[in-house]
Amino acid sequence: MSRIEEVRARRIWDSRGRPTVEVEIVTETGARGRGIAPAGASRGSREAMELRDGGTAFDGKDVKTAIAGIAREIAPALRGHEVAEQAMIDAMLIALDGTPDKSRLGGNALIATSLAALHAAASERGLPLWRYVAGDEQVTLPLPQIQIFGGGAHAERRVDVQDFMVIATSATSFAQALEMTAEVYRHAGVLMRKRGAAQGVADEGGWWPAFSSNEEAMDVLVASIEAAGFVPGTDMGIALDIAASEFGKGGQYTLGLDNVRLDTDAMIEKLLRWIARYPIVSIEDPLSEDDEAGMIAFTRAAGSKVQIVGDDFFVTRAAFIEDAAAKGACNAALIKLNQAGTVTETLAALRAARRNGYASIVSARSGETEDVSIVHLATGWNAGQLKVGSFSRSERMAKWNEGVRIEEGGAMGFAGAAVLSRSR
Ligand code: 2PG
Ligand code: MG
Repeated sequence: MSRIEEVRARRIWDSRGRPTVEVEIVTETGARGRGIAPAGASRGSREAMELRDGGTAFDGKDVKTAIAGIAREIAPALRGHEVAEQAMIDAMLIALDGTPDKSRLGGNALIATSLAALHAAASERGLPLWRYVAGDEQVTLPLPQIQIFGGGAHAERRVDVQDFMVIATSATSFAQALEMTAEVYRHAGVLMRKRGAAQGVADEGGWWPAFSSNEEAMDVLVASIEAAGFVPGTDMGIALDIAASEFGKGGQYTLGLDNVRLDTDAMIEKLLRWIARYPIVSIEDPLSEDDEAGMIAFTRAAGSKVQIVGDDFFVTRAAFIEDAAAKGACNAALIKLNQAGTVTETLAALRAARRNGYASIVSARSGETEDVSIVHLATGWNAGQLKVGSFSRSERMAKWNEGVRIEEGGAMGFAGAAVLSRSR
């Protein structure tokens, strides 16, 4: 194995045209690895903090301080250390930062560095990242959740629900899941044009949601599945990310589109009506991050029928997943590298999910880049599911396409719809 010789950080630009941190690590044998920090728009309040410069330039989102911190503190600390010692590298990063929320050096600086080390270690071994992290384990390609309409914080709150997605439940390979979704995405565009509602795409590439209710979006989604020649509920299921922390707090939910204010019980009633009416197989953040009682009640009511995913609710923290499992909240965890802040903590969260019989979905952020690491990690860690955004814009397509390359040759299996019931 080989020691870290150089850690270099630079500012690059994400899919929303905002600054972000890229780190490149070079080992003494010349192996290289690169990591890029993604950025969320609907963020859980307990996520690792991004370090942003503030001020007026780039709306305060510049990352010069984060990059200076890498050059000043992280690079000298990591130089000379064994690149394959990921857990030790991440422990050093956490200790160097010294804050519980990674706010001093920045979660963005830490995750870019952590990922760069992982890539350099894989490259040192001459292995693709998925194979390097899988070790000798038998792993499968993940089942994709793919956005068709993007709402919430990704579309100026045009509709309340953030992600209207599909899951190709009858697909028997990753490539086939993409093929099926490509047709649904295309037909959704045709239907939007016919209704005079075609207004481009939202932040993750899903069609801009020019609807007058959340239900209308789901009606058009079902119609798109049918127009593509598939049977809703058999071939294709609906997955929603309600992202309820964006419009709910303290047990009160304000749905702008429906022009109503609901308490937790009424919000749960509404979701249960949606589950009864539409072929929904997965619901993420159905209640807000501070509504633990609501999450438990909803899981009790719907957990045997649908996958209930914690995103803002878990912020990729093993301890929060363990705690929720003891109480019976959710039955699946979204796994986001930059919520945790290091690769090791991300893996710990995924293992906590698995230990408790929870399904896991490795996820991109709404602010992304050409970086395709999450596809390798979802595969190599055998997560079962992958959420990347929609089926347009190259920061999304680069990831779906990487899955096609990993699957090529067909030696590996595909997780398929069975993973949806892992937790039920
Ligand atoms: C989410 C993600 C991706 P963001 O809420 O799951 O859709 O959004 O990155 O803005 O938090
Ligand atoms: Mg979410």
